[in-house]
Amino acid sequence: MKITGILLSFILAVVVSLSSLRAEEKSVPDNPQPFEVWLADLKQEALEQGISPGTLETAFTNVAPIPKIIELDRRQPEFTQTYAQYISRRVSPTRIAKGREKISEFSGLLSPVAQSMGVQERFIAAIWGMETNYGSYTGGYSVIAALTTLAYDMRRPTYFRKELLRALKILDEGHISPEDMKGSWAGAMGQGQFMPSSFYSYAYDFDQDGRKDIWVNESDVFASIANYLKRHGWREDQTWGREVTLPEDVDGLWEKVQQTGKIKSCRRALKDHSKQLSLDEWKALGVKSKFGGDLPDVGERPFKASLVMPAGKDGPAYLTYENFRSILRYNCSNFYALGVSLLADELR
Ligand SMILES: [Ca+2]
Repeated sequence: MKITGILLSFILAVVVSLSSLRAEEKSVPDNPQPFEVWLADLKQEALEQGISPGTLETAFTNVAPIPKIIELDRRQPEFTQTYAQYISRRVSPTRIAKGREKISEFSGLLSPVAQSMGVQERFIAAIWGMETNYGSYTGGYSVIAALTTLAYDMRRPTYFRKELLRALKILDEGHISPEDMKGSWAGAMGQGQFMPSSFYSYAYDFDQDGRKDIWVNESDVFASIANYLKRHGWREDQTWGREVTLPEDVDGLWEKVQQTGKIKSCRRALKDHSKQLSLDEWKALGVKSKFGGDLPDVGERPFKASLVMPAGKDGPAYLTYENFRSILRYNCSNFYALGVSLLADELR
């Protein structure tokens, strides 16, 4: 068939109108099943898991899919931030100053938590600062409504349905009331931004009042963050790592230390790390401290460190210790974990 100019403009018109239709529809959840039918089925599954009818009744009062959440979930990041931009925004002088204030304001709670959980105060505070600006921004969405929206939508229904059922269980156990169960649009809850399943595994009732309150009760907030790190291998006698100076031939060094084995978890971040070597091995390869001195002696408990250069070979270089990997379990991103680490150093 010969495509004439008229036909071509007709095709163009159809394409344009289809794509504007799609743009209008992008805030509507993608699910052929009517919401009420879907919700009845979800409630049935919750009942079967032992969640009480009363909890379900209160939890789902006035809950309907939120178009804004679908829109946020569909939105592609407009541009990728560079490492320098990320750090200057996330570890800003304001955030450092506020962190120092918060540490002194909450020292009566932070230091007993740090001691009993075995995680240094500055790391607990740094995660608190990175996640919610020290509890000042925890996200204003109803967790049940947010998770309902995302579980009903067909993009990642299995994951969010499981999280929603966990959230209902948390309500059922009375840790928090439905109106106070606030979180991010993606369902991360409270001052440490725990997903409901993480709450289940790591939230900690430090003041022993029977409720794990990661929304309002700071001692529970701090202990839950600390418990998360501890359960992912945190070592209290270590820091996160350090900035280092590399020998001149960076390419030559990288060739020697490239990873060869299979990466088991958090591949997105760990694929950019070198092999894990001891500090003595790094010394032998000519790696120095940030200001050109020798790397420290490791003491009685040797450990491994991997090299990461988040801005490429011309940017800063960091040797990251085992604790860095615990931070990556909180959020699998080198930028994030370096943000926490550098903020923690400023809060020392
Ligand atoms: Ca408590």
